[in-house]
Amino acid sequence: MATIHEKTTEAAALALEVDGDGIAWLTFDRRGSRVNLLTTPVMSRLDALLGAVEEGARAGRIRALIVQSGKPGTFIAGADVEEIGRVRDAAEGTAKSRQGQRIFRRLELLTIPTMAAIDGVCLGGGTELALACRNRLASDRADTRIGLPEVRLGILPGFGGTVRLPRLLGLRAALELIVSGKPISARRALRIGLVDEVVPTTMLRDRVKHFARERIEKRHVTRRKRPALTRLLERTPPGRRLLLQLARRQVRKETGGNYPAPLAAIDTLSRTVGRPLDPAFELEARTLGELIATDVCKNLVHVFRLTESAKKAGPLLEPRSVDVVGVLGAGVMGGGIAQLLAYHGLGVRLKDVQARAIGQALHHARELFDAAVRRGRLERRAAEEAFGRIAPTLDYSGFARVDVVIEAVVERMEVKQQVLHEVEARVASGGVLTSNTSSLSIQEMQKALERPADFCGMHFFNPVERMPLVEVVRAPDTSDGAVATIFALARRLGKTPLEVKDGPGFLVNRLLGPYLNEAGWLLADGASIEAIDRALTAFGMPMGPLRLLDEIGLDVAAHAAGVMHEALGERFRPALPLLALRRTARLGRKGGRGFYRYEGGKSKEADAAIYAELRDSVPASRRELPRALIQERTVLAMVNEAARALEDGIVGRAADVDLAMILGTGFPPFRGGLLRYADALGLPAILGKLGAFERERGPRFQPAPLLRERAVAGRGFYD
Ligand code: 3H9
Repeated sequence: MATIHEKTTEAAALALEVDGDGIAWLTFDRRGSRVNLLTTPVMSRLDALLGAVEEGARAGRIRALIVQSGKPGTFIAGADVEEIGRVRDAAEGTAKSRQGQRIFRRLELLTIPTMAAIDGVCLGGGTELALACRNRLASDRADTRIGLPEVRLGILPGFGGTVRLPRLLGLRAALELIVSGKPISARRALRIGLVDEVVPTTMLRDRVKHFARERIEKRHVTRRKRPALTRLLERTPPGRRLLLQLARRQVRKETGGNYPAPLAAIDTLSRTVGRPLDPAFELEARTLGELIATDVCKNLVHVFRLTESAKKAGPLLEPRSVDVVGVLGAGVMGGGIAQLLAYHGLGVRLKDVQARAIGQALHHARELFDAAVRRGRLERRAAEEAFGRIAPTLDYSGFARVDVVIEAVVERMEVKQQVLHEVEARVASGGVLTSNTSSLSIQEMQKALERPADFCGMHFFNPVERMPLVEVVRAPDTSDGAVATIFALARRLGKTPLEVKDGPGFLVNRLLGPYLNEAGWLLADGASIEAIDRALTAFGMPMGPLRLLDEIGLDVAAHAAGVMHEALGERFRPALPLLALRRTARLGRKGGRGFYRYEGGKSKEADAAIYAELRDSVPASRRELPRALIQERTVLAMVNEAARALEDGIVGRAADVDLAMILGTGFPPFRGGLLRYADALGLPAILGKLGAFERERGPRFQPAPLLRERAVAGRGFYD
């Protein structure tokens, strides 16, 4: 092969070679990195190499172009997110987009056959590059995921993606990919016509070469997809309007209008589909410019960084190997954890003292596996096999072979100490014991153990299969080896582990405590259930605090609140309406009645009868409190507690708090995280508000020393 351009700089992530058949291979291979990126230098080099290809094509030396990656399992991960984070100005963003569009247009206009060989992740600008090729072939490996995740960064595809994708796939499929930002598998890409062929990974290179030859010899006739019914709908302007309207409605419902990018993407498509190319590219570039300069974009880039750094966190120690996990307690959490473990290929011994609890847990696990099959995530046979990996037991048989134990029995210290002590005697040395407690002291449990170094907290959130965070709780005697093993296990389960120091409520529940409690105080001030919950969903929380209490279970929440009140003092004193609630029979969703009514598992409206039951602690009638006040009281209570948790060293950095709150409570990513939001408000302003609340409402709002210090020094949580 002849190399046309020598590799010289960082941009030499890109090489062009021409083989004996006149096929040019454009290979992306960023040195020292797991992924290929379309950084500005790489784009410039691509531009130059396309010039060389044009020349070669004119001279008859180059007869086809194949775009590929030199990294197995990764095609191109798109533009550089760090560069996106640095753009502050709309004009600069628009210029970046125009530049990329121009280069990809150059690729599109080549007179020779062009094709992308996609093996592994292909995202954002990577997908847009592939779209500028005439054909796309993809490998069948599981890692091959193709998508346009730009809206997740608060922007839209800006290298021609919004223009080319609907032209290739039709409006409906394009909307789905661009607006959801979710990547799809190679098989699905084939079904919708995004790629032309899916090939076994080992054959991709040969097949794409053969494909190029066929194209050169014009042997291969392009197969046109026959228009499906939905594409007929798209042909008419009213049909297109309907699709766009439905998409807008769906986005508003899912995001509360807090994310401008998906709506801007829909608007862009509504004005460009079926219209000439040039103004379409121009509108895409201008819209990208507007979006890239927003705070939402910067906040989402910040969240990307948080999740990226979480992938590397944890002790740098080899984890112990884990094949079988013992789960103690087959309640909601234990059962959920057992299902998750089995789903991810681990063997599970699920122990409870009651056969009925085990029966219920297995029933629930079966439902979750069935749902996974229905949603196409798992083949029926694989689901059966996974379900079969859960071995129920009423005693400790089989525990000699478990590598890790996750204790999830009732939240009572003496019971936990007892079962941990029992199980420790059965597990081989080297096994790691953990507790899924949500608020009890890990250090206290350690006292019951012979090998305290092999013990830590492993705190999952409910519902286990959906919540991405696991708090790995380290007590003073916990060893790095135990933490490393639990980090690796959590990652294997698809979760993000975060190391937290032992302390009441650890991190997430400790911060939720004052937030939920303040919702109780707001009830005492006469706010309605709906007003409180709506204020917080409008803020961006996935559900309001009172609905969240219903989900957690009012008895469980009351217990955790009691533990934290005892340990953390006065500011955690439960609000009177929440105390009064304990005297009612309400349990929240699981009991059919809480702040809301539930029928057949479905949530109904708020239950007005509750006000009469709490009449000693809430006024006889509701009064309207300003939405902003409800948001400030609840959210600033969390910010203040976060400052105290940092002081106590529960976690070391503001970034840890933000990651935990986003993954553990669904704190709105568009705000960048709790403490990034606080920094944006400004600590002096927060200090002023807390001071005023303290005067009006009492010492629970007393500003944390760390917050005060930083405010006075003109620093934020992140500085
Ligand atoms: C775009 O394309 C915009 C255009 O339409 C228009 C612009 C005008 N940028 O995650 P990993 C780093 S928007 C910068 O550990 P994995 C990552 O931080 C872009 N860095 O591997 C890490 O760095 P380090 C749309 C990136 O296998 C290293 O690569 N694209 C980027 O678990 C390895 O990554 C996206 O949003 C990036 N684009 O996951 C894709 N991608 O080693 C975002 C990766 O220093 N990326 N890095 O810690 C991802 O989703 C995942 O990283 C990916 C790989 C699935 C690719």
